[in-house]
Amino acid sequence: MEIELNPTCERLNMTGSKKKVETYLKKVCILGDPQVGKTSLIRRFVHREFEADYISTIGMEASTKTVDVQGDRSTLRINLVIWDIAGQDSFRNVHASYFSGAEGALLVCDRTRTSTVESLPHWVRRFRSEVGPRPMIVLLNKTDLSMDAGVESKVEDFARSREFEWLQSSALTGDNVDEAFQKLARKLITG
Ligand SMILES: Nc1nc2c(ncn2[C@@H]2O[C@H](COP(=O)(O)OP(=O)(O)O)[C@@H](O)[C@H]2O)c(=O)[nH]1
Ligand SMILES: [Mg+2]
Repeated sequence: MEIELNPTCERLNMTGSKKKVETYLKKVCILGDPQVGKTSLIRRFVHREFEADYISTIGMEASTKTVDVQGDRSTLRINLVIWDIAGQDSFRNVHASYFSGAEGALLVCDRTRTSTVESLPHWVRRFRSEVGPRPMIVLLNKTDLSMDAGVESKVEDFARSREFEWLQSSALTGDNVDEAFQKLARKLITG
């Protein structure tokens, strides 16, 4: 499959080998209500671990991880800079600098709490008011726990209405965690 490059991509370097490697640096945000599992998803993806008693994030924190996306003639190496926000913050009081320069986002909600799905539109509005339209992937997290009635159809309706892809994930088991970041990384490059 041929990958069409988004013309706004900044190419940092290119090394010549059998298959070219093109490297990109991309900031992404992880959005969603407190306690949905944002910090846990990042820890699982970046550090391959889950800690049940992980303390709420204080302030903002960035982690980095490299994701390779394979095209026909080249490997696109994407250095994701993943920003995390304070656990207690709502979309109302997250500082603008958290969003600044972000090229995409994971929107996270919690399958045990329908209210976390209902606030996704607010997160989208806030994010877009800072950085404009950008690729987003929706994650309905905590697949290892039992689901609130009606949660799944709510997420599905929301995702369909915005034309967002959505996945169910678990930071505890690792289910779909790599897939979510991989999908987002691919969207950052291919649009
Ligand atoms: N069972 C289960 N618990 C999770 C999962 N993801 C996060 N948690 C727990 O949910 C709570 C909130 O997680 P945290 O990552 O701090 O959420 P954040 O406020 O969105 O950053 C913590 O007790 C986590 O251990 C998951 O996929 N499954
Ligand atoms: Mg957190």
